Amino acid sequence: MKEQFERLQTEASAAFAAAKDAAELEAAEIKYLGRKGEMASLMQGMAGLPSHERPAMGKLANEVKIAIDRALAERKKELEAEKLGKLATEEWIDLTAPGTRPPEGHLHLVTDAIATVTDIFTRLGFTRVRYPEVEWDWYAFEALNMPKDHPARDEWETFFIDAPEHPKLGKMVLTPHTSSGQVREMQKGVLPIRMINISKTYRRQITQRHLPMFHQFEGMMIDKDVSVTHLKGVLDHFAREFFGPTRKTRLRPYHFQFTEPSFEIDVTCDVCGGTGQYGNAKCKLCKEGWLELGGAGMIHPNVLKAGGVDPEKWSGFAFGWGVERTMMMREGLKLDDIRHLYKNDFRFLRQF
Ligand code: FA5
Repeated sequence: MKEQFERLQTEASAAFAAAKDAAELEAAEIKYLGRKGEMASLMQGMAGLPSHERPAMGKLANEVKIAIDRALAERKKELEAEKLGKLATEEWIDLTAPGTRPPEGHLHLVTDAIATVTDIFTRLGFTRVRYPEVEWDWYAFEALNMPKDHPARDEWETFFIDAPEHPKLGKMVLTPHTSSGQVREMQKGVLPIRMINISKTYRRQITQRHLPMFHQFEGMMIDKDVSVTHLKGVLDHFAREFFGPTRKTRLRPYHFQFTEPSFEIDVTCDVCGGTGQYGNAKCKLCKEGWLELGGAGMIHPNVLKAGGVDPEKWSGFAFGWGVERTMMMREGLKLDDIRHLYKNDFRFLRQF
Protein backbone atom coordinates (compact mmCIF):
# COMPACT_ATOMS: atom_id res chain seq x y z
CA MET A 1 0.00 0.00 0.00
CA LYS A 2 2.91 2.32 0.72
CA GLU A 3 4.04 2.05 -2.93
CA GLN A 4 0.48 2.64 -4.07
CA PHE A 5 0.34 5.95 -2.12
CA GLU A 6 3.75 6.98 -3.42
CA ARG A 7 2.75 6.12 -7.02
CA LEU A 8 -0.47 8.09 -6.60
CA GLN A 9 1.52 11.13 -5.49
CA THR A 10 3.89 10.90 -8.47
CA GLU A 11 1.09 10.30 -11.00
CA ALA A 12 -1.22 13.01 -9.67
CA SER A 13 1.60 15.61 -9.56
CA ALA A 14 2.58 14.71 -13.15
CA ALA A 15 -1.05 14.92 -14.34
CA PHE A 16 -1.50 18.36 -12.73
CA ALA A 17 1.73 19.62 -14.25
CA ALA A 18 0.64 18.35 -17.68
CA ALA A 19 -2.81 20.09 -17.54
CA LYS A 20 -2.82 22.80 -20.20
CA ASP A 21 -5.81 24.74 -18.91
CA ALA A 22 -8.34 25.01 -16.08
CA ALA A 23 -10.65 22.38 -17.61
CA GLU A 24 -7.88 19.75 -17.87
CA LEU A 25 -6.73 20.54 -14.34
CA GLU A 26 -10.24 20.09 -13.01
CA ALA A 27 -10.55 16.72 -14.77
CA ALA A 28 -7.28 15.57 -13.15
CA GLU A 29 -8.42 16.85 -9.75
CA ILE A 30 -11.62 14.82 -10.01
CA LYS A 31 -9.68 11.73 -11.12
CA TYR A 32 -7.28 11.80 -8.16
CA LEU A 33 -8.98 13.75 -5.41
CA GLY A 34 -12.70 13.46 -6.23
CA ARG A 35 -15.22 11.70 -3.99
CA LYS A 36 -14.86 8.53 -6.09
CA GLY A 37 -11.28 9.29 -7.08
CA GLU A 38 -8.08 7.28 -6.61
CA MET A 39 -7.11 8.85 -3.26
CA ALA A 40 -10.57 8.06 -1.84
CA SER A 41 -10.42 4.42 -2.95
CA LEU A 42 -6.93 3.95 -1.43
CA MET A 43 -8.16 5.42 1.86
CA GLN A 44 -11.05 2.97 1.82
CA GLY A 45 -8.52 0.14 1.32
CA MET A 46 -6.84 1.13 4.63
CA ALA A 47 -9.81 -0.31 6.53
CA GLY A 48 -8.52 -3.84 5.66
CA LEU A 49 -5.05 -3.28 7.22
CA PRO A 50 -4.05 -4.88 10.52
CA SER A 51 -4.57 -2.32 13.28
CA HIS A 52 -0.85 -1.95 14.13
CA GLU A 53 -0.04 -0.86 10.55
CA ARG A 54 -2.84 1.71 10.35
CA PRO A 55 -1.23 4.67 12.26
CA ALA A 56 1.91 4.72 10.04
CA MET A 57 -0.14 4.27 6.88
CA GLY A 58 -2.54 7.02 8.05
CA LYS A 59 0.39 9.39 8.52
CA LEU A 60 1.71 8.58 5.04
CA ALA A 61 -1.74 9.03 3.51
CA ASN A 62 -1.95 12.45 5.14
CA GLU A 63 1.47 13.50 3.81
CA VAL A 64 0.59 12.28 0.31
CA LYS A 65 -2.74 14.20 0.41
CA ILE A 66 -0.96 17.39 1.52
CA ALA A 67 1.64 16.99 -1.26
CA ILE A 68 -0.99 16.38 -3.93
CA ASP A 69 -3.07 19.38 -2.71
CA ARG A 70 0.01 21.56 -2.89
CA ALA A 71 0.85 20.38 -6.42
CA LEU A 72 -2.74 21.16 -7.45
CA ALA A 73 -2.70 24.63 -5.88
CA GLU A 74 0.64 25.46 -7.52
CA ARG A 75 -0.57 24.44 -10.98
CA LYS A 76 -3.78 26.44 -10.48
CA LYS A 77 -1.71 29.49 -9.69
CA GLU A 78 0.53 28.94 -12.71
CA LEU A 79 -2.42 28.56 -15.06
CA GLU A 80 -4.05 31.72 -13.68
CA ALA A 81 -0.83 33.67 -14.16
CA GLU A 82 -0.55 32.32 -17.74
CA LYS A 83 -4.13 33.45 -18.42
CA LEU A 84 -3.49 36.95 -17.08
CA GLY A 85 -0.27 37.11 -19.05
CA LYS A 86 -2.18 36.26 -22.25
CA LEU A 87 -4.87 38.83 -21.43
CA ALA A 88 -2.23 41.49 -21.32
CA THR A 89 -1.07 40.64 -24.84
CA GLU A 90 -4.34 39.50 -26.43
CA GLU A 91 -7.08 41.56 -24.81
CA TRP A 92 -5.47 44.86 -24.07
CA ILE A 93 -7.28 48.14 -24.52
CA ASP A 94 -5.82 51.48 -25.34
CA LEU A 95 -7.45 53.89 -22.91
CA THR A 96 -6.13 56.84 -24.86
CA ALA A 97 -7.80 55.77 -28.16
CA PRO A 98 -10.81 57.92 -29.17
CA GLY A 99 -14.18 56.37 -28.14
CA THR A 100 -16.80 54.90 -30.53
CA ARG A 101 -19.81 57.19 -30.81
CA PRO A 102 -23.10 55.37 -30.02
CA PRO A 103 -25.72 55.62 -32.80
CA GLU A 104 -27.71 58.81 -32.37
CA GLY A 105 -31.33 59.13 -33.51
CA HIS A 106 -33.33 62.23 -34.37
CA LEU A 107 -36.98 63.15 -34.64
CA HIS A 108 -38.78 61.97 -37.76
CA LEU A 109 -39.31 64.80 -40.24
CA VAL A 110 -43.06 64.74 -39.70
CA THR A 111 -42.75 64.86 -35.90
CA ASP A 112 -40.35 67.73 -36.26
CA ALA A 113 -42.75 69.59 -38.59
CA ILE A 114 -45.64 69.05 -36.14
CA ALA A 115 -43.51 70.57 -33.36
CA THR A 116 -42.70 73.62 -35.53
CA VAL A 117 -46.34 74.12 -36.56
CA THR A 118 -47.43 73.84 -32.93
CA ASP A 119 -44.81 76.33 -31.87
CA ILE A 120 -45.76 78.94 -34.49
CA PHE A 121 -49.48 78.83 -33.66
CA THR A 122 -48.95 78.61 -29.90
CA ARG A 123 -47.10 81.92 -30.11
CA LEU A 124 -50.23 83.39 -31.75
CA GLY A 125 -52.33 82.22 -28.79
CA PHE A 126 -53.76 79.05 -30.40
CA THR A 127 -54.15 75.99 -28.16
CA ARG A 128 -53.02 72.61 -29.48
CA VAL A 129 -55.72 69.90 -29.35
CA ARG A 130 -56.12 66.41 -30.83
CA TYR A 131 -59.33 64.75 -31.87
CA PRO A 132 -60.04 61.05 -32.50
CA GLU A 133 -58.59 59.08 -35.42
CA VAL A 134 -61.86 57.15 -35.56
CA GLU A 135 -64.79 59.48 -35.97
CA TRP A 136 -68.55 59.55 -36.45
CA ASP A 137 -70.04 60.51 -39.81
CA TRP A 138 -71.92 63.37 -38.12
CA TYR A 139 -68.75 65.20 -37.02
CA ALA A 140 -66.88 64.46 -40.26
CA PHE A 141 -69.70 65.46 -42.65
CA GLU A 142 -73.18 66.19 -41.42
CA ALA A 143 -72.29 68.84 -38.83
CA LEU A 144 -70.07 70.41 -41.53
CA ASN A 145 -73.07 71.17 -43.70
CA MET A 146 -72.79 67.99 -45.77
CA PRO A 147 -76.07 66.11 -45.29
CA LYS A 148 -76.34 62.39 -46.10
CA ASP A 149 -75.79 61.64 -49.81
CA HIS A 150 -74.45 65.17 -50.49
CA PRO A 151 -72.06 64.92 -53.49
CA ALA A 152 -69.42 67.11 -51.75
CA ARG A 153 -68.67 64.13 -49.48
CA ASP A 154 -67.04 62.35 -52.43
CA GLU A 155 -64.00 64.64 -52.18
CA TRP A 156 -63.04 62.87 -48.96
CA GLU A 157 -62.33 59.36 -50.15
CA THR A 158 -63.35 57.96 -46.80
CA PHE A 159 -62.62 54.62 -45.13
CA PHE A 160 -65.80 53.38 -43.46
CA ILE A 161 -65.49 51.10 -40.45
CA ASP A 162 -67.49 47.91 -40.41
CA ALA A 163 -69.14 48.66 -37.02
CA PRO A 164 -72.71 49.26 -35.83
CA GLU A 165 -74.06 52.74 -36.60
CA HIS A 166 -74.61 55.28 -33.83
CA PRO A 167 -78.36 56.10 -33.63
CA LYS A 168 -77.69 59.87 -33.90
CA LEU A 169 -74.11 60.22 -35.18
CA GLY A 170 -74.33 57.62 -37.97
CA LYS A 171 -71.52 55.52 -39.41
CA MET A 172 -68.04 55.14 -37.99
CA VAL A 173 -65.21 56.36 -40.25
CA LEU A 174 -61.45 56.84 -40.13
CA THR A 175 -61.21 60.64 -39.69
CA PRO A 176 -60.85 61.94 -43.28
CA HIS A 177 -59.97 65.52 -42.23
CA THR A 178 -59.26 67.46 -39.05
CA SER A 179 -62.31 69.66 -39.74
CA SER A 180 -64.32 67.08 -37.74
CA GLY A 181 -62.65 68.69 -34.70
CA GLN A 182 -64.34 72.05 -35.40
CA VAL A 183 -67.73 71.14 -33.96
CA ARG A 184 -66.19 69.00 -31.21
CA GLU A 185 -64.24 72.09 -30.08
CA MET A 186 -67.34 74.35 -30.23
CA GLN A 187 -69.26 71.80 -28.16
CA LYS A 188 -66.88 72.38 -25.26
CA GLY A 189 -68.90 75.59 -24.89
CA VAL A 190 -65.95 77.91 -24.23
CA LEU A 191 -65.74 81.06 -26.38
CA PRO A 192 -63.77 82.74 -27.88
CA ILE A 193 -61.77 79.90 -29.51
CA ARG A 194 -58.26 79.75 -30.93
CA MET A 195 -57.64 76.09 -31.68
CA ILE A 196 -54.95 74.23 -33.57
CA ASN A 197 -55.95 70.57 -34.02
CA ILE A 198 -53.12 68.38 -35.34
CA SER A 199 -54.20 64.79 -35.87
CA LYS A 200 -53.89 61.75 -38.14
CA THR A 201 -56.26 61.60 -41.10
CA TYR A 202 -57.03 58.82 -43.58
CA ARG A 203 -58.16 58.65 -47.21
CA ARG A 204 -58.27 56.01 -49.92
CA GLN A 205 -55.48 57.64 -51.96
CA ILE A 206 -51.86 56.85 -52.74
CA THR A 207 -49.76 58.76 -55.31
CA GLN A 208 -46.64 60.95 -55.36
CA ARG A 209 -48.68 63.63 -53.56
CA HIS A 210 -51.16 61.46 -51.61
CA LEU A 211 -50.84 59.10 -48.68
CA PRO A 212 -53.56 56.87 -47.20
CA MET A 213 -52.50 58.05 -43.72
CA PHE A 214 -51.30 61.61 -43.29
CA HIS A 215 -51.57 64.47 -40.80
CA GLN A 216 -53.50 67.70 -41.03
CA PHE A 217 -53.41 70.80 -38.89
CA GLU A 218 -56.65 72.61 -38.51
CA GLY A 219 -56.72 76.14 -37.21
CA MET A 220 -59.96 77.65 -36.02
CA MET A 221 -60.61 81.06 -34.54
CA ILE A 222 -64.06 82.15 -33.33
CA ASP A 223 -64.56 85.55 -31.77
CA LYS A 224 -66.52 88.76 -32.23
CA ASP A 225 -66.12 90.34 -35.71
CA VAL A 226 -63.57 87.91 -37.11
CA SER A 227 -63.07 88.53 -40.85
CA VAL A 228 -61.13 87.24 -43.89
CA THR A 229 -58.45 89.84 -43.09
CA HIS A 230 -57.66 88.01 -39.86
CA LEU A 231 -57.51 84.71 -41.75
CA LYS A 232 -55.13 86.13 -44.36
CA GLY A 233 -52.96 87.71 -41.66
CA VAL A 234 -52.63 84.46 -39.70
CA LEU A 235 -51.86 82.39 -42.83
CA ASP A 236 -49.29 84.89 -44.13
CA HIS A 237 -47.60 84.94 -40.74
CA PHE A 238 -47.46 81.14 -40.72
CA ALA A 239 -46.04 80.99 -44.27
CA ARG A 240 -43.31 83.48 -43.42
CA GLU A 241 -42.38 81.69 -40.20
CA PHE A 242 -42.42 78.20 -41.68
CA PHE A 243 -41.04 78.71 -45.21
CA GLY A 244 -39.03 81.88 -44.90
CA PRO A 245 -39.54 85.34 -46.40
CA THR A 246 -38.77 84.37 -50.05
CA ARG A 247 -41.66 81.95 -50.57
CA LYS A 248 -44.99 83.21 -51.92
CA THR A 249 -48.49 82.10 -51.02
CA ARG A 250 -51.79 82.74 -52.75
CA LEU A 251 -55.47 82.37 -51.85
CA ARG A 252 -57.53 80.83 -54.64
CA PRO A 253 -61.35 81.01 -54.51
CA TYR A 254 -62.76 77.55 -53.93
CA HIS A 255 -65.78 75.77 -52.57
CA PHE A 256 -66.16 73.96 -49.28
CA GLN A 257 -69.59 73.22 -47.84
CA PHE A 258 -68.48 74.26 -44.35
CA THR A 259 -66.94 77.67 -45.13
CA GLU A 260 -68.28 80.69 -46.95
CA PRO A 261 -66.37 82.22 -48.65
CA SER A 262 -63.85 79.42 -49.19
CA PHE A 263 -60.29 79.36 -50.50
CA GLU A 264 -57.46 77.03 -51.31
CA ILE A 265 -54.00 78.14 -50.25
CA ASP A 266 -51.04 77.49 -52.52
CA VAL A 267 -47.34 78.06 -51.97
CA THR A 268 -44.61 78.31 -54.64
CA CYS A 269 -42.99 74.89 -55.19
CA ASP A 270 -39.48 74.53 -53.79
CA VAL A 271 -38.50 71.66 -56.11
CA CYS A 272 -38.82 73.77 -59.29
CA GLY A 273 -38.50 77.21 -57.68
CA GLY A 274 -42.07 78.07 -58.68
CA THR A 275 -41.42 77.67 -62.45
CA GLY A 276 -43.25 74.37 -63.02
CA GLN A 277 -40.16 73.10 -64.95
CA TYR A 278 -37.46 70.73 -63.71
CA GLY A 279 -34.66 70.60 -66.30
CA ASN A 280 -36.42 70.03 -69.61
CA ALA A 281 -39.41 68.29 -68.06
CA LYS A 282 -42.43 69.47 -66.10
CA CYS A 283 -41.85 69.46 -62.33
CA LYS A 284 -42.80 65.94 -61.15
CA LEU A 285 -44.24 67.25 -57.91
CA CYS A 286 -46.32 70.35 -58.67
CA LYS A 287 -46.50 70.44 -62.50
CA GLU A 288 -47.32 74.18 -62.45
CA GLY A 289 -45.08 76.00 -59.98
CA TRP A 290 -47.63 76.09 -57.17
CA LEU A 291 -48.45 73.39 -54.67
CA GLU A 292 -51.74 73.24 -52.87
CA LEU A 293 -51.32 73.07 -49.13
CA GLY A 294 -54.83 73.28 -47.82
CA GLY A 295 -58.24 74.82 -47.66
CA ALA A 296 -59.61 77.69 -45.62
CA GLY A 297 -62.58 79.99 -45.26
CA MET A 298 -65.03 81.73 -42.97
CA ILE A 299 -67.01 79.19 -40.93
CA HIS A 300 -70.48 78.61 -42.40
CA PRO A 301 -73.34 79.70 -40.09
CA ASN A 302 -74.82 76.16 -40.23
CA VAL A 303 -71.58 74.78 -38.78
CA LEU A 304 -71.59 77.34 -35.97
CA LYS A 305 -75.19 76.36 -35.21
CA ALA A 306 -74.29 72.63 -35.19
CA GLY A 307 -71.66 73.46 -32.55
CA GLY A 308 -74.16 75.49 -30.47
CA VAL A 309 -72.59 78.86 -31.37
CA ASP A 310 -74.88 81.78 -32.31
CA PRO A 311 -73.83 83.00 -35.81
CA GLU A 312 -75.50 86.38 -35.11
CA LYS A 313 -73.05 87.07 -32.29
CA TRP A 314 -69.91 85.17 -33.30
CA SER A 315 -67.93 84.66 -36.48
CA GLY A 316 -64.80 82.72 -37.27
CA PHE A 317 -62.37 81.30 -39.76
CA ALA A 318 -60.91 77.84 -40.20
CA PHE A 319 -58.13 76.35 -42.30
CA GLY A 320 -56.86 72.81 -42.77
CA TRP A 321 -53.44 71.98 -44.23
CA GLY A 322 -51.57 68.73 -44.79
CA VAL A 323 -48.53 68.46 -42.48
CA GLU A 324 -46.53 66.24 -44.87
CA ARG A 325 -47.28 68.46 -47.91
CA THR A 326 -46.42 71.61 -45.97
CA MET A 327 -43.18 70.04 -44.77
CA MET A 328 -42.22 68.95 -48.30
CA MET A 329 -42.32 72.57 -49.36
CA ARG A 330 -39.78 73.63 -46.79
CA GLU A 331 -36.77 75.51 -48.04
CA GLY A 332 -34.19 73.22 -49.67
CA LEU A 333 -35.89 69.88 -48.92
CA LYS A 334 -36.54 69.05 -52.61
CA LEU A 335 -38.59 65.94 -51.84
CA ASP A 336 -40.39 64.85 -54.98
CA ASP A 337 -42.44 61.92 -53.63
CA ILE A 338 -44.44 62.13 -50.40
CA ARG A 339 -44.30 58.35 -49.94
CA HIS A 340 -40.57 58.45 -49.05
CA LEU A 341 -41.63 59.80 -45.67
CA TYR A 342 -43.15 56.53 -44.51
CA LYS A 343 -40.90 53.92 -46.16
CA ASN A 344 -38.74 53.72 -43.03
CA ASP A 345 -35.66 53.61 -45.25
CA PHE A 346 -32.64 54.69 -43.21
CA ARG A 347 -30.81 55.80 -46.37
CA PHE A 348 -33.51 58.44 -46.74
CA LEU A 349 -34.12 59.29 -43.08
CA ARG A 350 -30.42 59.65 -42.16
CA GLN A 351 -30.04 62.56 -44.56
CA PHE A 352 -31.91 64.91 -42.26
C1 FA5 B 1 -59.80 69.54 -46.36
O1 FA5 B 1 -59.51 68.45 -45.88
C2 FA5 B 1 -60.57 70.56 -45.60
N1 FA5 B 1 -61.03 69.98 -44.37
C3 FA5 B 1 -59.70 71.80 -45.35
C4 FA5 B 1 -60.43 72.94 -44.78
C5 FA5 B 1 -60.39 73.15 -43.43
C6 FA5 B 1 -61.15 73.81 -45.59
C7 FA5 B 1 -61.07 74.23 -42.88
C8 FA5 B 1 -61.84 74.87 -45.07
C9 FA5 B 1 -61.77 75.10 -43.71
P1 FA5 B 1 -58.56 69.06 -48.58
O2 FA5 B 1 -59.23 67.81 -48.91
O3 FA5 B 1 -58.21 69.96 -49.69
O4 FA5 B 1 -59.39 69.95 -47.58
O5 FA5 B 1 -57.24 68.70 -47.77
C10 FA5 B 1 -56.45 69.68 -47.16
C11 FA5 B 1 -54.97 69.39 -47.35
O6 FA5 B 1 -54.64 68.13 -46.79
C12 FA5 B 1 -54.53 69.26 -48.81
O7 FA5 B 1 -54.34 70.50 -49.39
C13 FA5 B 1 -53.23 68.53 -48.65
O8 FA5 B 1 -52.21 69.39 -48.18
C14 FA5 B 1 -53.58 67.57 -47.54
N2 FA5 B 1 -53.99 66.25 -48.07
C15 FA5 B 1 -55.21 65.89 -48.51
N3 FA5 B 1 -55.24 64.61 -48.90
C16 FA5 B 1 -54.01 64.14 -48.70
C17 FA5 B 1 -53.38 62.86 -48.88
N4 FA5 B 1 -54.05 61.81 -49.30
N5 FA5 B 1 -52.08 62.73 -48.56
C18 FA5 B 1 -51.38 63.79 -48.07
N6 FA5 B 1 -51.90 65.02 -47.86
C19 FA5 B 1 -53.20 65.19 -48.17
